[in-house]
Amino acid sequence: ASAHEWQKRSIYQVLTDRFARDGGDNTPCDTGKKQYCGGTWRAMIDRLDYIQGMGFDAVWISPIVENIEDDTDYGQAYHGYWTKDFYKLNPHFGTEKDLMDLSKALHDRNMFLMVDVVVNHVGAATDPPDYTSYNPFNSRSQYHPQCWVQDYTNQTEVEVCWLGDSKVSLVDVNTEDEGVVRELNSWIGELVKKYDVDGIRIDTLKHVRKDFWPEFAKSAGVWTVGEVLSDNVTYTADWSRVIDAVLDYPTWFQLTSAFKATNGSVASLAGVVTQAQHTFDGGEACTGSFLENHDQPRFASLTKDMALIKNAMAWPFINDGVPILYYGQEQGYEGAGDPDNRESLWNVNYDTSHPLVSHVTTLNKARKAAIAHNDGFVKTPVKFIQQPDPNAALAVSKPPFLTLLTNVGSKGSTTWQIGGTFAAPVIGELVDVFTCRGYRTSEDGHLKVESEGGMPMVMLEKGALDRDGSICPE
Ligand code: ABC
Ligand code: CA
Repeated sequence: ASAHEWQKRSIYQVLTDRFARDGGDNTPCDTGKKQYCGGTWRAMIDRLDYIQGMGFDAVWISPIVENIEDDTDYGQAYHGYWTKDFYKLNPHFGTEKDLMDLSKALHDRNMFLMVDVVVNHVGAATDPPDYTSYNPFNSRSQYHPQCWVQDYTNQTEVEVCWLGDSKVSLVDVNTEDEGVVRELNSWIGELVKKYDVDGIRIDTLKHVRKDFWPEFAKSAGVWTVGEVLSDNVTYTADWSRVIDAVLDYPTWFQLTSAFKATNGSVASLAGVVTQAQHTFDGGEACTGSFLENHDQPRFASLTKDMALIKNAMAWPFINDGVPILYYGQEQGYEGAGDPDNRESLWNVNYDTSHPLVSHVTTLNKARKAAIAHNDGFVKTPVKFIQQPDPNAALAVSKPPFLTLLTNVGSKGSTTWQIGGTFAAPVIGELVDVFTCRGYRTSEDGHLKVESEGGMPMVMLEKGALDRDGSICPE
């Protein structure tokens, strides 16, 4: 599927090994061991109701190819980023038939499949690696000579040296070699076709020269979103021009720091978002917007304040990019960095009564209603309405949304002011999708909202409430 088809979607990210396993055993997996926990594609098929029930219409799964089997100092390759054979599937997750069935099960529900792919490196547990053990790149000349990426400000080093260390090295593929390039392009085209993949997430995008990517993306023929781990908008935006999209890390840095404590600043979030709007390529679905992923501490490991959590979680759904939610956030999972943020989901038995499950369900519904109401919704950049207290209160307009966020926390109170000296985006009646309370602006677009308890408000113009009445039934 194209960027155009993805821009209205909402993505649920899973680590296959940790999402669902066969049989009824719900014993929690010990993440600290860094071993395979038993999740499979087949078991995922049986849990699609859970994902779709929250309103997601796309699933991003962790890398699918065969990995090295070693039990290393960093554990096993349960995450899938230590490739051994590009042309075989990881047998821990299932067979070709299982993956095809997952793809079909998603499509039967009108959901998209996104697969995580790695071309920058293969994984090695020995130093030096046994080059002959890889497929198809089984000779030393198909890799860059060993050197470690140390200085991330040196772009050449970032591209040609190796990630990892001598315990587990990420052996850097020679993406300057013409034969290697041809092989990778044909590999991705085949993979997408074989499993009817709708989009790919590209690992370590910034570790391969920019001019490698356009041809690779073209060979994939579907929406491409790349991982560029950086807090720098300009640097990240340069990578957004070589494929369809990048994960919006620059905004993530400000989003977490704005809401992780009551002394954070929402003004810096507004600042980076405004800068990103002018710097990214601006095409359809040119960013993926997220609060959590498998590499960063979960948000609930930074704060336990439910008001702050609900504000931060709302952001990706009212923002310009394609929203992505990392599995487990909806269950209040609190794991800190890798490997603690990779908890098994079966522990909680896919319980839909968790308050954060309702929170994301409402957010997905509201976004869908906004899209249905305003054809231009995804193309209309968010606008910030200046607030009396710019560090604590954020008013965001993206019609038919007016979103009011705050980082005062559950013990605080907030006042938002719209209109007057501040530009008014909407005039008339608005409904907060969380409380279903109605608000009315004055004739000239003034609105003053005061709230206790620090909760976010996602307001929809009354006329934009979904027609089937599932948001705020009367
Ligand atoms: C394993 C163990 C860990 C252990 C580690 C050494 O080895 O599990 O416990 O600490 C996979 C697995 C990991 C595994 C690694 C390495 O492989 O998931 O569990 O860690 O074997 C992607 C994926 C990620 C994946 C890989 C490798 C790449 O999302 O899951 O990891 O295929 C770099 C890469 C980035 C990569 C990330 C892990 O490493 O660029 O693509 N992620 C700076 C650099 C970044 C760098 C980051 C590393 O440090 O600029 O490029 O990311 O921490 C900001 C700056 C940033 C800065 C951050 C920290 O601060 O703006 O630039 O990032 O202010
Ligand atoms: Ca490289």
